Amino acid sequence: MDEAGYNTFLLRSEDVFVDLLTDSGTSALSQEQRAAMELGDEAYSGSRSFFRLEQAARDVFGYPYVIPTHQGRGAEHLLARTLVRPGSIVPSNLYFTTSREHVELAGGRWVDVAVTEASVPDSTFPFKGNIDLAKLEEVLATGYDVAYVRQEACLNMAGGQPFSIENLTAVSELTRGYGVPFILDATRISENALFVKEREPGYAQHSLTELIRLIAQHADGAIFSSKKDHFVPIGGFAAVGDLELARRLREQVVVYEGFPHYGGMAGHDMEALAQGIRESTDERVVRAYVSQARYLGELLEDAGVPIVLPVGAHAVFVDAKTFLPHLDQIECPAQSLAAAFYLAGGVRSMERGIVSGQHGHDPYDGLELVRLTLPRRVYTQEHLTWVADVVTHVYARAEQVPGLRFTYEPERLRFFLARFAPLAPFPELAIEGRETPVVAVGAA
Ligand code: P71
Repeated sequence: MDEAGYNTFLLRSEDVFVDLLTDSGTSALSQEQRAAMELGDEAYSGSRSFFRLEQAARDVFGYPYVIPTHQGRGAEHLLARTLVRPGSIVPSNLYFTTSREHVELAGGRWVDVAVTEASVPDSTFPFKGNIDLAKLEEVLATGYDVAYVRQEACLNMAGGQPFSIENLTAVSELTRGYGVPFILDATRISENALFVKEREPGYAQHSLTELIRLIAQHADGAIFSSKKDHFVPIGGFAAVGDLELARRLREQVVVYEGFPHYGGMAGHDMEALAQGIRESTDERVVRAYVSQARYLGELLEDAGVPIVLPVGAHAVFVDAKTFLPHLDQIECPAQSLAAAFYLAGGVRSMERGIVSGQHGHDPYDGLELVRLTLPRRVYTQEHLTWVADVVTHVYARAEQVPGLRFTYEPERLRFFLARFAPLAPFPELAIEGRETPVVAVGAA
Protein backbone atom coordinates (compact mmCIF):
# COMPACT_ATOMS: atom_id res chain seq x y z
CA MET A 1 0.00 0.00 0.00
CA ASP A 2 2.89 2.29 0.76
CA GLU A 3 4.40 1.63 -2.67
CA ALA A 4 0.99 2.14 -4.28
CA GLY A 5 0.44 5.47 -2.53
CA TYR A 6 -2.61 4.04 -0.70
CA ASN A 7 -4.41 4.01 -4.03
CA THR A 8 -5.82 0.61 -5.07
CA PHE A 9 -5.56 1.61 -8.76
CA LEU A 10 -1.78 1.61 -8.34
CA LEU A 11 -1.44 -1.96 -7.05
CA ARG A 12 -0.08 -4.65 -9.32
CA SER A 13 -2.73 -7.27 -10.06
CA GLU A 14 -0.36 -10.08 -9.11
CA ASP A 15 -0.26 -8.63 -5.61
CA VAL A 16 -4.05 -8.87 -5.35
CA PHE A 17 -5.94 -11.93 -4.16
CA VAL A 18 -9.60 -11.14 -4.90
CA ASP A 19 -9.83 -8.32 -7.42
CA LEU A 20 -13.04 -6.36 -6.92
CA LEU A 21 -11.72 -3.09 -8.33
CA THR A 22 -14.15 -3.09 -11.21
CA ASP A 23 -16.45 -5.14 -13.41
CA SER A 24 -14.97 -3.32 -16.40
CA GLY A 25 -13.12 -5.57 -18.83
CA THR A 26 -12.66 -8.19 -16.12
CA SER A 27 -15.37 -10.69 -17.07
CA ALA A 28 -14.60 -14.18 -18.29
CA LEU A 29 -15.09 -14.57 -22.02
CA SER A 30 -17.33 -17.50 -22.93
CA GLN A 31 -16.12 -20.32 -25.15
CA GLU A 32 -18.47 -18.97 -27.82
CA GLN A 33 -16.80 -15.57 -27.64
CA ARG A 34 -13.33 -17.10 -27.86
CA ALA A 35 -14.39 -19.23 -30.80
CA ALA A 36 -15.84 -16.20 -32.59
CA MET A 37 -12.59 -14.33 -32.06
CA GLU A 38 -10.80 -16.84 -34.29
CA LEU A 39 -12.90 -15.48 -37.15
CA GLY A 40 -11.85 -11.87 -36.63
CA ASP A 41 -11.61 -10.04 -39.92
CA GLU A 42 -8.84 -7.48 -39.57
CA ALA A 43 -9.58 -5.61 -42.78
CA TYR A 44 -9.23 -1.86 -42.27
CA SER A 45 -12.61 -1.15 -43.79
CA GLY A 46 -15.57 -3.29 -44.71
CA SER A 47 -14.61 -5.84 -42.06
CA ARG A 48 -17.04 -8.74 -41.79
CA SER A 49 -16.58 -8.56 -38.03
CA PHE A 50 -17.98 -5.01 -37.96
CA PHE A 51 -21.08 -6.07 -39.82
CA ARG A 52 -21.62 -8.90 -37.35
CA LEU A 53 -21.31 -6.42 -34.51
CA GLU A 54 -23.67 -3.99 -36.21
CA GLN A 55 -26.23 -6.74 -36.73
CA ALA A 56 -26.05 -7.89 -33.10
CA ALA A 57 -26.50 -4.33 -31.82
CA ARG A 58 -29.40 -3.71 -34.21
CA ASP A 59 -31.10 -6.98 -33.27
CA VAL A 60 -30.80 -6.44 -29.52
CA PHE A 61 -31.24 -2.67 -29.11
CA GLY A 62 -33.10 -1.73 -32.28
CA TYR A 63 -30.99 1.31 -33.23
CA PRO A 64 -30.14 1.26 -36.94
CA TYR A 65 -26.80 3.11 -36.72
CA VAL A 66 -23.87 1.68 -34.79
CA ILE A 67 -20.58 3.55 -34.30
CA PRO A 68 -17.89 1.42 -32.65
CA THR A 69 -15.33 2.88 -30.24
CA HIS A 70 -12.44 1.45 -28.27
CA GLN A 71 -14.44 1.68 -25.02
CA GLY A 72 -17.26 3.63 -23.35
CA ARG A 73 -15.42 6.92 -22.89
CA GLY A 74 -14.56 6.89 -26.59
CA ALA A 75 -18.30 6.97 -27.32
CA GLU A 76 -18.82 9.64 -24.65
CA HIS A 77 -16.14 11.73 -26.31
CA LEU A 78 -17.76 11.51 -29.75
CA LEU A 79 -21.16 12.29 -28.29
CA ALA A 80 -19.90 15.32 -26.38
CA ARG A 81 -18.06 16.69 -29.42
CA THR A 82 -21.18 16.19 -31.53
CA LEU A 83 -23.92 17.49 -29.24
CA VAL A 84 -22.36 19.76 -26.60
CA ARG A 85 -22.14 23.44 -27.51
CA PRO A 86 -20.08 25.83 -25.38
CA GLY A 87 -22.26 26.96 -22.48
CA SER A 88 -24.85 24.21 -23.03
CA ILE A 89 -25.92 21.88 -20.24
CA VAL A 90 -26.44 18.15 -19.82
CA PRO A 91 -28.99 17.13 -17.15
CA SER A 92 -28.39 13.61 -15.84
CA ASN A 93 -28.99 11.27 -12.91
CA LEU A 94 -25.97 12.00 -10.64
CA TYR A 95 -22.84 11.79 -12.77
CA PHE A 96 -20.23 9.40 -14.01
CA THR A 97 -16.61 10.53 -13.90
CA THR A 98 -15.64 10.10 -17.56
CA SER A 99 -19.09 11.12 -18.87
CA ARG A 100 -19.00 14.43 -17.03
CA GLU A 101 -15.37 15.03 -17.95
CA HIS A 102 -16.10 14.81 -21.68
CA VAL A 103 -19.07 17.14 -21.41
CA GLU A 104 -16.98 19.69 -19.53
CA LEU A 105 -14.04 19.40 -21.92
CA ALA A 106 -16.46 20.19 -24.75
CA GLY A 107 -17.50 23.39 -22.92
CA GLY A 108 -20.72 22.06 -21.41
CA ARG A 109 -21.99 21.96 -17.86
CA TRP A 110 -23.33 18.94 -16.01
CA VAL A 111 -26.55 19.28 -13.96
CA ASP A 112 -27.69 16.55 -11.58
CA VAL A 113 -31.42 15.82 -11.77
CA ALA A 114 -31.44 12.47 -9.96
CA VAL A 115 -34.14 11.61 -7.43
CA THR A 116 -32.98 12.51 -3.91
CA GLU A 117 -33.08 8.84 -2.84
CA ALA A 118 -30.09 8.23 -5.13
CA SER A 119 -27.84 9.92 -2.59
CA VAL A 120 -29.24 8.24 0.53
CA PRO A 121 -27.33 4.98 1.13
CA ASP A 122 -29.87 3.42 3.51
CA SER A 123 -32.94 4.34 1.49
CA THR A 124 -34.41 1.12 0.10
CA PHE A 125 -36.16 2.92 -2.76
CA PRO A 126 -36.10 0.35 -5.59
CA PHE A 127 -35.41 2.79 -8.46
CA LYS A 128 -32.58 5.07 -7.41
CA GLY A 129 -31.69 5.40 -11.09
CA ASN A 130 -34.82 7.49 -11.65
CA ILE A 131 -34.71 11.13 -12.68
CA ASP A 132 -36.66 13.70 -10.66
CA LEU A 133 -39.23 14.86 -13.22
CA ALA A 134 -39.89 18.18 -11.49
CA LYS A 135 -36.18 19.02 -11.41
CA LEU A 136 -35.78 18.03 -15.05
CA GLU A 137 -38.80 20.06 -16.13
CA GLU A 138 -37.48 23.08 -14.27
CA VAL A 139 -34.18 22.84 -16.16
CA LEU A 140 -35.88 22.31 -19.52
CA ALA A 141 -38.38 25.13 -18.98
CA THR A 142 -35.82 27.70 -17.83
CA GLY A 143 -34.58 28.24 -21.36
CA TYR A 144 -31.04 26.89 -20.94
CA ASP A 145 -29.36 25.55 -24.04
CA VAL A 146 -29.74 21.85 -23.27
CA ALA A 147 -27.35 19.68 -25.33
CA TYR A 148 -29.08 16.43 -24.39
CA VAL A 149 -30.62 14.70 -21.40
CA ARG A 150 -28.72 11.66 -20.17
CA GLN A 151 -30.07 8.81 -18.08
CA GLU A 152 -27.73 6.09 -16.86
CA ALA A 153 -28.81 2.47 -16.39
CA CYS A 154 -27.89 0.80 -13.07
CA LEU A 155 -26.67 4.15 -11.80
CA ASN A 156 -23.08 3.47 -10.90
CA MET A 157 -22.42 6.28 -8.42
CA ALA A 158 -25.64 5.47 -6.52
CA GLY A 159 -24.71 1.83 -6.02
CA GLY A 160 -25.67 0.25 -9.35
CA GLN A 161 -29.34 1.12 -9.02
CA PRO A 162 -31.90 0.82 -11.84
CA PHE A 163 -34.43 3.22 -13.29
CA SER A 164 -38.01 2.09 -13.81
CA ILE A 165 -39.61 1.96 -17.24
CA GLU A 166 -42.32 4.24 -15.88
CA ASN A 167 -39.73 6.90 -15.07
CA LEU A 168 -37.83 6.34 -18.31
CA THR A 169 -41.01 6.81 -20.30
CA ALA A 170 -41.83 10.07 -18.51
CA VAL A 171 -38.27 11.40 -18.92
CA SER A 172 -38.33 10.50 -22.58
CA GLU A 173 -41.66 12.21 -23.23
CA LEU A 174 -40.72 15.31 -21.29
CA THR A 175 -37.32 15.66 -22.96
CA ARG A 176 -38.54 15.03 -26.48
CA GLY A 177 -41.45 17.41 -25.84
CA TYR A 178 -38.84 20.16 -25.55
CA GLY A 179 -37.14 19.02 -28.76
CA VAL A 180 -34.04 17.93 -26.84
CA PRO A 181 -32.26 14.63 -27.65
CA PHE A 182 -32.56 11.93 -25.00
CA ILE A 183 -29.49 9.71 -24.75
CA LEU A 184 -29.00 6.68 -22.51
CA ASP A 185 -25.79 5.63 -20.90
CA ALA A 186 -26.87 2.05 -21.51
CA THR A 187 -23.86 0.46 -19.85
CA ARG A 188 -25.32 -2.38 -17.69
CA ILE A 189 -28.72 -2.14 -19.43
CA SER A 190 -29.18 -5.92 -19.10
CA GLU A 191 -29.01 -5.82 -15.30
CA ASN A 192 -31.35 -2.79 -15.31
CA ALA A 193 -33.78 -4.82 -17.40
CA LEU A 194 -33.62 -7.71 -14.92
CA PHE A 195 -34.37 -5.37 -12.01
CA VAL A 196 -37.39 -4.03 -13.92
CA LYS A 197 -38.60 -7.58 -14.38
CA GLU A 198 -38.15 -8.30 -10.66
CA ARG A 199 -39.31 -5.02 -9.15
CA GLU A 200 -41.63 -3.11 -11.47
CA PRO A 201 -45.28 -4.18 -11.58
CA GLY A 202 -46.42 -5.35 -14.99
CA TYR A 203 -43.11 -6.63 -16.36
CA ALA A 204 -42.64 -10.02 -14.66
CA GLN A 205 -43.81 -11.89 -17.76
CA HIS A 206 -41.58 -10.05 -20.24
CA SER A 207 -38.42 -11.70 -21.48
CA LEU A 208 -35.12 -9.99 -20.83
CA THR A 209 -34.70 -9.52 -24.58
CA GLU A 210 -38.01 -7.66 -24.77
CA LEU A 211 -37.18 -5.47 -21.79
CA ILE A 212 -33.73 -4.50 -23.06
CA ARG A 213 -35.18 -3.47 -26.38
CA LEU A 214 -38.07 -1.64 -24.75
CA ILE A 215 -35.64 0.39 -22.65
CA ALA A 216 -33.40 1.22 -25.61
CA GLN A 217 -36.33 2.28 -27.75
CA HIS A 218 -37.30 5.06 -25.34
CA ALA A 219 -34.17 7.02 -26.24
CA ASP A 220 -32.82 8.66 -29.38
CA GLY A 221 -29.57 6.85 -28.87
CA ALA A 222 -27.23 5.31 -26.37
CA ILE A 223 -23.60 4.90 -25.54
CA PHE A 224 -22.28 1.63 -24.16
CA SER A 225 -19.19 0.59 -22.32
CA SER A 226 -19.25 -3.01 -23.46
CA LYS A 227 -16.55 -3.92 -20.96
CA LYS A 228 -19.35 -4.57 -18.48
CA ASP A 229 -22.46 -6.51 -19.47
CA HIS A 230 -21.13 -7.48 -22.91
CA PHE A 231 -18.29 -9.46 -21.31
CA VAL A 232 -15.40 -8.08 -23.37
CA PRO A 233 -11.97 -6.92 -22.18
CA ILE A 234 -12.22 -3.88 -24.43
CA GLY A 235 -14.90 -2.29 -26.59
CA GLY A 236 -17.85 0.03 -26.73
CA PHE A 237 -20.07 1.88 -29.15
CA ALA A 238 -22.64 4.56 -29.72
CA ALA A 239 -25.91 3.59 -31.37
CA VAL A 240 -28.53 6.03 -32.60
CA GLY A 241 -31.80 6.17 -34.47
CA ASP A 242 -31.14 9.24 -36.58
CA LEU A 243 -29.00 9.18 -39.74
CA GLU A 244 -27.91 12.81 -39.42
CA LEU A 245 -26.65 12.24 -35.86
CA ALA A 246 -24.92 9.03 -36.99
CA ARG A 247 -23.13 10.95 -39.75
CA ARG A 248 -21.87 13.55 -37.33
CA LEU A 249 -20.65 10.86 -34.94
CA ARG A 250 -18.86 9.10 -37.79
CA GLU A 251 -17.11 12.35 -38.72
CA GLN A 252 -15.72 12.35 -35.19
CA VAL A 253 -14.92 8.65 -35.01
CA VAL A 254 -12.50 8.86 -37.93
CA VAL A 255 -10.56 11.59 -36.11
CA TYR A 256 -10.41 10.05 -32.63
CA GLU A 257 -10.98 6.30 -32.82
CA GLY A 258 -10.50 4.89 -36.30
CA PHE A 259 -12.47 4.05 -39.41
CA PRO A 260 -16.19 3.54 -38.61
CA HIS A 261 -15.76 -0.17 -39.36
CA TYR A 262 -13.54 -0.75 -36.32
CA GLY A 263 -13.47 2.39 -34.15
CA GLY A 264 -10.37 1.40 -32.20
CA MET A 265 -11.19 -2.30 -31.83
CA ALA A 266 -9.50 -5.21 -33.54
CA GLY A 267 -11.67 -7.42 -35.74
CA HIS A 268 -11.47 -10.17 -33.12
CA ASP A 269 -12.62 -7.69 -30.44
CA MET A 270 -15.70 -6.92 -32.52
CA GLU A 271 -16.43 -10.65 -32.90
CA ALA A 272 -16.24 -11.14 -29.13
CA LEU A 273 -18.46 -8.10 -28.65
CA ALA A 274 -21.08 -9.22 -31.16
CA GLN A 275 -21.34 -12.56 -29.35
CA GLY A 276 -21.25 -10.85 -25.92
CA ILE A 277 -24.17 -8.59 -26.83
CA ARG A 278 -26.24 -11.67 -27.61
CA GLU A 279 -25.21 -13.37 -24.35
CA SER A 280 -26.20 -10.25 -22.39
CA THR A 281 -29.85 -11.00 -23.13
CA ASP A 282 -29.66 -14.45 -21.53
CA GLU A 283 -31.65 -14.15 -18.35
CA ARG A 284 -29.84 -17.08 -16.69
CA VAL A 285 -26.49 -15.40 -17.13
CA VAL A 286 -27.65 -12.00 -15.89
CA ARG A 287 -29.56 -13.49 -12.96
CA ALA A 288 -26.57 -15.56 -11.80
CA TYR A 289 -24.46 -12.41 -11.82
CA VAL A 290 -26.89 -10.18 -9.94
CA SER A 291 -27.46 -12.87 -7.33
CA GLN A 292 -23.74 -12.93 -6.54
CA ALA A 293 -23.84 -9.29 -5.51
CA ARG A 294 -26.98 -10.00 -3.53
CA TYR A 295 -25.28 -12.90 -1.76
CA LEU A 296 -22.27 -10.82 -0.76
CA GLY A 297 -24.62 -8.05 0.33
CA GLU A 298 -26.54 -10.43 2.58
CA LEU A 299 -23.37 -11.67 4.24
CA LEU A 300 -22.36 -8.09 5.00
CA GLU A 301 -25.80 -7.00 6.11
CA ASP A 302 -25.97 -9.97 8.50
CA ALA A 303 -22.64 -8.86 9.96
CA GLY A 304 -24.08 -5.38 10.52
CA VAL A 305 -21.78 -3.69 8.01
CA PRO A 306 -23.31 -0.47 6.59
CA ILE A 307 -23.92 -0.96 2.86
CA VAL A 308 -25.97 0.76 0.19
CA LEU A 309 -29.43 -0.75 -0.09
CA PRO A 310 -30.90 -2.32 -2.03
CA VAL A 311 -27.82 -4.13 -3.35
CA GLY A 312 -27.26 -3.04 -6.94
CA ALA A 313 -26.25 -4.76 -10.12
CA HIS A 314 -22.53 -5.04 -10.19
CA ALA A 315 -21.26 -4.42 -6.71
CA VAL A 316 -21.83 -4.08 -3.03
CA PHE A 317 -21.09 -0.54 -1.91
CA VAL A 318 -19.88 -0.07 1.66
CA ASP A 319 -20.89 3.21 3.28
CA ALA A 320 -17.56 4.56 4.52
CA LYS A 321 -19.05 7.53 6.40
CA THR A 322 -20.94 5.18 8.71
CA PHE A 323 -18.15 2.57 8.77
CA LEU A 324 -15.54 5.12 9.85
CA PRO A 325 -17.51 7.77 11.76
CA HIS A 326 -14.35 9.09 13.41
CA LEU A 327 -13.05 10.45 10.08
CA ASP A 328 -14.04 13.71 8.41
CA GLN A 329 -14.80 13.42 4.74
CA ILE A 330 -11.75 15.53 3.92
CA GLU A 331 -9.66 12.70 5.43
CA CYS A 332 -10.81 10.45 2.56
CA PRO A 333 -12.54 7.69 4.57
CA ALA A 334 -13.50 5.57 1.55
CA GLN A 335 -9.98 5.74 0.12
CA SER A 336 -8.60 4.66 3.47
CA LEU A 337 -11.14 1.88 3.90
CA ALA A 338 -10.24 0.47 0.48
CA ALA A 339 -6.60 0.39 1.65
CA ALA A 340 -7.67 -1.38 4.85
CA PHE A 341 -9.55 -4.12 2.95
CA TYR A 342 -6.44 -4.76 0.90
CA LEU A 343 -4.21 -4.90 3.95
CA ALA A 344 -6.58 -7.27 5.76
CA GLY A 345 -6.98 -9.88 3.04
CA GLY A 346 -5.69 -8.89 -0.38
CA VAL A 347 -9.12 -7.68 -1.49
CA ARG A 348 -8.94 -4.84 -3.99
CA SER A 349 -11.89 -2.43 -4.13
CA MET A 350 -12.50 1.08 -5.47
CA GLU A 351 -13.09 4.41 -3.77
CA ARG A 352 -16.27 6.21 -4.88
CA GLY A 353 -16.35 9.29 -2.70
CA ILE A 354 -14.60 12.57 -2.28
CA VAL A 355 -11.52 11.48 -4.22
CA SER A 356 -13.67 10.42 -7.20
CA GLY A 357 -15.56 13.67 -6.83
CA GLN A 358 -13.78 16.49 -8.49
CA HIS A 359 -10.69 18.54 -8.07
CA GLY A 360 -11.72 21.92 -6.78
CA HIS A 361 -15.15 20.69 -5.73
CA ASP A 362 -14.21 20.14 -2.03
CA PRO A 363 -15.74 20.45 0.47
CA TYR A 364 -18.08 17.76 -0.64
CA ASP A 365 -20.77 16.04 1.32
CA GLY A 366 -22.00 13.52 -1.22
CA LEU A 367 -21.77 9.76 -1.02
CA GLU A 368 -18.59 8.30 0.43
CA LEU A 369 -18.50 4.66 -0.68
CA VAL A 370 -16.16 1.75 -1.24
CA ARG A 371 -17.21 -0.41 -4.16
CA LEU A 372 -16.70 -4.17 -4.01
CA THR A 373 -17.28 -4.82 -7.70
CA LEU A 374 -17.87 -8.27 -9.13
CA PRO A 375 -16.32 -9.33 -12.41
CA ARG A 376 -18.85 -11.39 -14.39
CA ARG A 377 -18.49 -15.17 -14.50
CA VAL A 378 -15.21 -15.15 -12.54
CA TYR A 379 -15.43 -15.69 -8.80
CA THR A 380 -16.91 -18.48 -6.70
CA GLN A 381 -19.00 -18.33 -3.55
CA GLU A 382 -15.86 -19.17 -1.57
CA HIS A 383 -14.18 -16.00 -2.79
CA LEU A 384 -17.22 -14.01 -1.71
CA THR A 385 -17.23 -15.46 1.80
CA TRP A 386 -13.56 -14.51 2.04
CA VAL A 387 -14.41 -10.95 1.05
CA ALA A 388 -17.17 -10.82 3.66
CA ASP A 389 -14.74 -12.12 6.31
CA VAL A 390 -12.21 -9.45 5.38
CA VAL A 391 -14.74 -6.62 5.52
CA THR A 392 -16.14 -7.87 8.83
CA HIS A 393 -12.64 -8.19 10.26
CA VAL A 394 -11.89 -4.56 9.40
CA TYR A 395 -15.28 -3.48 10.74
CA ALA A 396 -14.34 -4.90 14.16
CA ARG A 397 -11.21 -2.68 14.09
CA ALA A 398 -12.76 0.29 12.32
CA GLU A 399 -11.80 2.89 14.89
CA GLN A 400 -8.11 2.15 14.25
CA VAL A 401 -8.27 2.95 10.53
CA PRO A 402 -6.56 6.31 9.97
CA GLY A 403 -7.45 9.04 7.49
CA LEU A 404 -5.36 9.93 4.44
CA ARG A 405 -3.98 13.10 2.89
CA PHE A 406 -2.99 13.70 -0.72
CA THR A 407 0.73 13.68 -1.52
CA TYR A 408 0.05 13.96 -5.25
CA GLU A 409 -3.18 15.24 -6.75
CA PRO A 410 -3.66 15.18 -10.54
CA GLU A 411 -5.91 17.89 -11.95
CA ARG A 412 -8.29 15.68 -13.89
CA LEU A 413 -9.88 12.36 -12.83
CA ARG A 414 -7.58 12.54 -9.85
CA PHE A 415 -8.70 9.23 -8.32
CA PHE A 416 -6.88 7.20 -10.98
CA LEU A 417 -3.35 8.37 -10.23
CA ALA A 418 -3.50 10.22 -6.90
CA ARG A 419 -1.11 9.26 -4.09
CA PHE A 420 -1.74 9.50 -0.37
CA ALA A 421 -0.08 9.19 3.01
CA PRO A 422 -1.82 7.98 6.19
CA LEU A 423 -2.47 10.60 8.87
CA ALA A 424 -1.51 7.99 11.51
CA PRO A 425 0.01 4.53 11.04
CA PHE A 426 -2.36 1.78 9.86
CA PRO A 427 -2.81 -0.94 12.50
CA GLU A 428 -1.80 -4.53 11.77
CA LEU A 429 -4.88 -5.70 9.86
CA ALA A 430 -3.90 -8.94 8.12
CA ILE A 431 -6.21 -11.79 9.09
CA GLU A 432 -4.19 -14.37 10.96
CA GLY A 433 -4.74 -18.00 11.82
CA ARG A 434 -6.65 -18.68 8.66
CA GLU A 435 -5.43 -19.94 5.37
CA THR A 436 -6.54 -17.96 2.36
CA PRO A 437 -8.69 -20.09 0.07
CA VAL A 438 -6.83 -21.82 -2.74
CA VAL A 439 -6.93 -20.17 -6.15
CA ALA A 440 -5.81 -21.62 -9.44
CA VAL A 441 -2.71 -19.76 -10.57
CA GLY A 442 -1.33 -20.02 -14.09
CA ALA A 443 2.37 -20.85 -14.48
CA ALA A 444 4.40 -17.67 -14.54
C1 P71 B 1 -16.26 1.22 -13.63
C2 P71 B 1 -15.98 1.86 -14.94
C3 P71 B 1 -14.55 2.01 -15.36
C4 P71 B 1 -14.02 3.21 -14.69
C5 P71 B 1 -14.09 4.43 -15.34
C6 P71 B 1 -13.70 5.58 -14.68
C7 P71 B 1 -13.26 5.49 -13.37
C8 P71 B 1 -13.15 4.28 -12.75
C9 P71 B 1 -13.53 3.14 -13.42
C10 P71 B 1 -17.04 2.96 -16.77
C11 P71 B 1 -18.20 3.59 -17.27
C12 P71 B 1 -19.47 3.49 -16.61
C13 P71 B 1 -20.56 4.17 -17.10
C14 P71 B 1 -21.88 4.10 -16.44
C15 P71 B 1 -19.26 5.03 -18.88
C16 P71 B 1 -18.13 4.39 -18.44
C17 P71 B 1 -16.85 4.55 -19.19
N1 P71 B 1 -17.03 2.36 -15.58
N2 P71 B 1 -20.45 4.92 -18.22
O1 P71 B 1 -17.41 1.28 -13.19
O2 P71 B 1 -19.63 2.74 -15.52
O3 P71 B 1 -16.61 3.41 -19.92
O4 P71 B 1 -14.48 2.56 -18.93
O5 P71 B 1 -15.35 1.68 -21.10
O6 P71 B 1 -14.40 3.96 -20.96
O7 P71 B 1 -15.34 0.63 -13.05
P1 P71 B 1 -15.11 2.89 -20.23
